[in-house]
Amino acid sequence: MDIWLATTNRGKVLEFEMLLEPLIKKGLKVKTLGDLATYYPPEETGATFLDNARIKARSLKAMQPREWIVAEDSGLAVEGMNGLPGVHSARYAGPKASDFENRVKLLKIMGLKQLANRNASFLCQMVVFDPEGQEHLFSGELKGTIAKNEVGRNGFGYDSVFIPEGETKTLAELGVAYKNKVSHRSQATNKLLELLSTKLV
Ligand code: ITT
Repeated sequence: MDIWLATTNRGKVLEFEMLLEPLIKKGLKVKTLGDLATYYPPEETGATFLDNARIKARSLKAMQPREWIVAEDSGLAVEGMNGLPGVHSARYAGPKASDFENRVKLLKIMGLKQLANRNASFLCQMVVFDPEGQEHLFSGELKGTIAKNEVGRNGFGYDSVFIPEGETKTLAELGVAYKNKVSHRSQATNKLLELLSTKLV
C-alpha cells in the first residue's frame, strides 16, 4: 500500500517517515512530492489550519485520485499575541522568509512588547483522503512556552525557540526522538496509524 505526503517541508517528511516506521516495516510505502514529475504547490489562502490542509490535500488528490493522501497544516500560536503567527507561521517574516527570519521576527516582537505571557502551542490539523475519496480529520496540540533566545540545532521551523510543557530545553535541544513522542504532528499521525493499520492486516 502507498501513502502520499502532500508537503514541501523536508522537516515534516523526516518526522512522518519516522512516525510511520511501524507500518513501513509491514509494507507501507511512503511517497512524497519528489516522486511526481511536476507539482505546483497551491497557494495556502485559507483562514484556518483546516482550510489550508484541505487545499493541500485536494491539490495532490487531483493528481493521485485513487491513492491515500495525507496533508497537514501546522503552526505556532502564541497566547500573548492572540494566536499569531498561527496560519502565517511559515511566512511570518514575509512571503519567502526562512525559518531563521521567522524566529528572529517572533523573538523581536515578543521582546519589544515585553510579553510576560510566553505560553504557546504548536497545532497540527491533518486531512487524509482514502482511496475511495473519504476524508478523515486528525489533529494534535503541543503546549509550551517561547524561549527568550533560540537554542539547539535539531528540527526545523520554530523548534529552537519552543520549550515543551514540563521541560527546560527547546525541542531543537531535545531532538526528534523526544519530539516524536509528544508533538502535535505525532498526535495526529498516531491517529492516522490506527486507521492505516486496520487496512494493512
Ligand atoms: P507544506 O505547506 O508544504 O506542508 P510549510 O512549511 O509551508 O510546508 P505549513 O504551511 O504547515 O508548512 O507551515 C507550518 C510552519 O509552521 C512551518 O514552516 C514552521 O515554521 C512551523 N511549524 C509547524 N510545525 C512545526 C514543528 O513541528 N516544529 C517547528 N516549526 C513548525
